[in-house]
Amino acid sequence: MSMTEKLYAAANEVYQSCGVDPQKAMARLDEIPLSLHAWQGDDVVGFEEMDHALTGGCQVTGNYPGRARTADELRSDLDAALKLLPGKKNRVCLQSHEVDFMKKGQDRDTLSIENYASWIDWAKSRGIALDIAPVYYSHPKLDHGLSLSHPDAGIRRFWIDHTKACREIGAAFGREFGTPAVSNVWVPDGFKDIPADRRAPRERLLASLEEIFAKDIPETQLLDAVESKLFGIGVEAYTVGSHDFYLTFAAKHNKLICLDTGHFHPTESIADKLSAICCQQGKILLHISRGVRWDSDHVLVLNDDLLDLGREAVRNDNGSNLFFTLDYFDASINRIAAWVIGARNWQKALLIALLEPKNGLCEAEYAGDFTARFAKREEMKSLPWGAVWNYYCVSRDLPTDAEILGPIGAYEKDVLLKRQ
Ligand code: RNT
Ligand code: ZN
Repeated sequence: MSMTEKLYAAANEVYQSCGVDPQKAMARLDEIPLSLHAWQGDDVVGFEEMDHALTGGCQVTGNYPGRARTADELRSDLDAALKLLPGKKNRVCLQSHEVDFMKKGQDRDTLSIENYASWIDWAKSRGIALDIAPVYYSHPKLDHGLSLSHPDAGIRRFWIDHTKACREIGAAFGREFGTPAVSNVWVPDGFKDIPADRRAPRERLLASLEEIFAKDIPETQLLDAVESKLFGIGVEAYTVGSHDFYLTFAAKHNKLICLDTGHFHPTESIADKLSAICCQQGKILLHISRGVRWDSDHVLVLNDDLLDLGREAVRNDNGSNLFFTLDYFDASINRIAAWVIGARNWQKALLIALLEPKNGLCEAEYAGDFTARFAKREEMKSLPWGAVWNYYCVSRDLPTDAEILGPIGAYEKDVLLKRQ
């Protein structure tokens, strides 16, 4: 017996004694889909033939070697990352500018499934499905920081057409892969300083969205999501698509509300929002990220926020109402390591939640015994979930955390460092 197996056998006994079957937890974790965000690999730059400066209030800092410069390189990097992730139903989410190619003179308003042909071949051969997000930043038509809420009808038209194009691409993905694609709208629209008129841009965003969603696309092909944000860099005073705006919109129009965990005030608990929304409204898309001071997109670490989110995700997920996409980007460390270690941290948070013992925690609360609730909650923290995680990795032919830099380092040497 290896050390991992010995430790697992002991951990299994501990969990069985508190009413939990680790095998069941691991089997369930295998089935929880995760959409891996492609943009960690290319620093949110995309592959259009135009000025690539990142605008719209997001920033990627660092110049670690090996950014993917083409869709081919990005797919190769995704292969390297996906190989190190557990889960049978993982997906990949593309930003719309991560195209295979653009036709001469083509712009985002006329994108179609053709522009993603190799992505489809690649995904099919890997047995994964694709999601999409329209891209409103890094483009001259994001004018004075506004896109779908711009006062000029021509600019709004361009972005409305881009969003409609992405919905069609998503629907085509849905048909190709036999599972609905999520298409997530996040516009950077807002102002650096105090607006004179807070209402008009929101009225315009609303009208744009209503036009965009006027065409019904079956939910078997496409799930539309809308993503709010508190503020971005250079967009500090006012965001058109605030949380209040989109939560109301999603509820009214039967859309997914996208909660990006980096898009709220730092003292707000995103975990707390899941039950509040799930008990009233359909579906939530989580953009799982880590806010650090003013940045919304740090790589996930296994901190209390992530553990809370994993727990609430497990408690509120009925298998069809919660969708998980990662959303972080770091160019200061090996990008594959960022992708993989961050993603595995989310999977660990889910596993820990799936391993939650039946130790009377909720019963104590129902009985009003908050002392017992406190004691039991703290007791759970020293359960041997690490032994289960390591065994989970080994039993799925994946490296453990201690081994993870081996394959990543080899790929860096063989592939990433050769990119100039
Ligand atoms: C930005 C939003 C959005 C982006 C992607 C790259 O703050 O979170 O989801 O991260 O469009
Ligand atoms: Zn996001």
